[in-house]
Amino acid sequence: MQLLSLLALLTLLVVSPADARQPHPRHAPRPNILVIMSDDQGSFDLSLRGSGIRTPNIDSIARDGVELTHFYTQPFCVPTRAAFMTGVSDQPWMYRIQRLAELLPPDMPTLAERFQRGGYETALMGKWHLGLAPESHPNVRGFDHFYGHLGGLIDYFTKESFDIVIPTGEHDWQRNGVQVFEDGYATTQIADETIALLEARVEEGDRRPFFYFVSFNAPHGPWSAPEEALLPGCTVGLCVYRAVVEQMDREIGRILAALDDLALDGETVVFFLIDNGGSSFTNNGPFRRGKFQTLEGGIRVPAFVRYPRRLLRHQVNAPMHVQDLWATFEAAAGLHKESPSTSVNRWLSVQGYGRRHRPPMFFSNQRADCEAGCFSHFVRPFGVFFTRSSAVIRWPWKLRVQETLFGNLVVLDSQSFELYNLRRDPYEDFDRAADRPELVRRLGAELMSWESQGEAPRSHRRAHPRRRGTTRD
Ligand SMILES: [Ca+2]
Repeated sequence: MQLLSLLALLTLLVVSPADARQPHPRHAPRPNILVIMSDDQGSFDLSLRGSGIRTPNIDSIARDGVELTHFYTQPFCVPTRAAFMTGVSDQPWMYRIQRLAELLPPDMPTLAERFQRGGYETALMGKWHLGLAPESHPNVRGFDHFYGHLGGLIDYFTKESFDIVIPTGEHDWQRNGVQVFEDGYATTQIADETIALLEARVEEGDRRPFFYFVSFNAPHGPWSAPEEALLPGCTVGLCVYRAVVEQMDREIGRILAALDDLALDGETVVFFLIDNGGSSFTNNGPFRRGKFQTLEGGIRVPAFVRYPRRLLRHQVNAPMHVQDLWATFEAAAGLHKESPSTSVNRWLSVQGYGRRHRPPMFFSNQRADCEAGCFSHFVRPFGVFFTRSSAVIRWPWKLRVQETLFGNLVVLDSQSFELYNLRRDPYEDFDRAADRPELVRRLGAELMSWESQGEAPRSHRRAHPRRRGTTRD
């Protein structure tokens, strides 16, 4: 009897779905997760979007998998990466780029910590940009391995920093907290490190699944490329940007080939995205504006996911935000949900099933409650292009609010509201605000609430209930 009880107990432990009890299940291998993020690339700088820039390897992820046609990020680096790592996007610290040392509060759990706790080997190769303080270091915030740079931008060859909060010229390239001075081109080195980790896993027989974040600084400025990647006579400008993108695509091809060579491709979810709308030299196609803007050119980006034999090739047009990746990856991996309620599981949608509804998504380039040291205080002298703006998308409607400037001075109480129906008008040509004052008022209240209090928990998300006929086009 005692033996039977013991067997029953053992059986319970073995089949328990709780990953916390069984961090390395041998009988139900979890998929690997490989996230590849491109930095400031134009959303139409892909050959599959008709660009002359050659990106056959990035294209192959879409060609062999799923293209998420309505994928959204925040309009610049830090809040997008913060939303990816934390599953929320409503924290004022995410928009304080001049206070980089204060970022990523220690009490805020991260996606990397979640996968580490779930039995995954975790690694970040490339750009972090979520804090310089020791308590914000990637190795402290969930990554077993870190190779790359902490700040926002570096010289691709020398690894000198150009970040506004790091003294110009300071070396910013390290492996697990130790500065490294290796010759090479950052994009290639990021790929080399990723491939070396993959090969080491196989060689050592490591049976844990992995969560790798390959965070290229390419094609963010200042632009430079290896000699062999440049067209003859190309020294500066658009041709260099083109070479930076094409070199990154080659390195992505090497990583995908390594997955294939090591027989890991069939058990690996590969997710590619761009962190925000394109900046200088870039092409965002018909979408208006780009980086730093809450118009579609700044926040709607290409995103592709490949999972051979599990995901059939198709397009998904359900809205999805970068903060949803935490809950979505948990679901893909079969981990129980620990993600914050603001991170919405879209795995069913990615697979082509499930409801297409998503609670409203919020965007900002600087929150209204931001004090000195915030983003627009820094960029305001550069002119009207960088005015503070925020937006909410309650599909298919988008309300955007923007400050009005007179020179460099904010005209008080002069916010302008724009309303677009993204289903009928994805390029935001027709402002419907004058036709729909009640909808403007209601979405405006939601947006103001988000800016002052943050995103409502999902259980309260119907605080502004949809009224029949008012949000339909
Ligand atoms: Ca960026």
